[in-house]
Amino acid sequence: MDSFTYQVVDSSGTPSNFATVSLMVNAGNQAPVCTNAAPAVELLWEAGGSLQPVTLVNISDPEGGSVSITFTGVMQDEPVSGTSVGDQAPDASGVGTGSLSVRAEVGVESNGRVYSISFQAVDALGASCTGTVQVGVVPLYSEDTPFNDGTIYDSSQP
Ligand SMILES: [Ca+2]
Ligand SMILES: [Ca+2]
Repeated sequence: MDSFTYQVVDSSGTPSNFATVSLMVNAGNQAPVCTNAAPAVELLWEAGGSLQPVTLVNISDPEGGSVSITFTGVMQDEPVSGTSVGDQAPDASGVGTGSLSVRAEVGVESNGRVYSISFQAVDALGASCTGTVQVGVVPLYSEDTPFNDGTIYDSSQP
């Protein structure tokens, strides 16, 4: 918000009262902020390989507008297939959409699986930010935080 005060003088030299005008300077639309993004649920328990929905929190728009999220990719630190009897694939569903699920599955020798989930957030005027969050899967009978061995496998591949 900015303002200025002015006075006009008519042709006979009589000044008017002072008047103040306020105006909103439009600084342009600012992009959403992805830096604090986090998964609503950071740890999953191994659950028979079921697909579990991923939602994100703490993505905001400076103008308070709505933000739409697209999940752009998921990588994981265990191979997508063959890590156990009954290993299912792919391990992520919904890449390229706003509705993502990852598989609550770990390998037989797993020290916990880590999914690295990339997304883009876009506001109503098309400004965007991108980010990556991690979701872990804890093996049954373990209380350890999943160890990230390097998320090099594309979860959306069979
Ligand atoms: Ca799998
Ligand atoms: Ca791991």
